[in-house]
Amino acid sequence: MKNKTLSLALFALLLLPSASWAEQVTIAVRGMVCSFCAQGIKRTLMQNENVKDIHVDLDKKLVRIETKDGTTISDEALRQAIIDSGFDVVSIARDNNG
Ligand SMILES: [Cu+2]
Repeated sequence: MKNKTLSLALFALLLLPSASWAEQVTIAVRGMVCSFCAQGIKRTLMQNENVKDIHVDLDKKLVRIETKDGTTISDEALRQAIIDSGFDVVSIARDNNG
């Protein structure tokens, strides 16, 4: 039984590289004006386990997120995280690479 579980796990690992892609999500945020705003948003978003990296562009009021390989984050989850941080979402744009 254990062996079967193990080989299933190995099989799943072999499949992983083909499912290896990350997503770039750009969120336009209303009300984000300084680095404290940016920090608050970053802290909330980092709680999502699928977030790999966050870059905030304060001039353009954009939050760019890179998801971990093979994962995605729903618009709803992103919107909720921004709202929880005390800001509003203007738009969400996605860019799949790979
Ligand atoms: Cu601020």
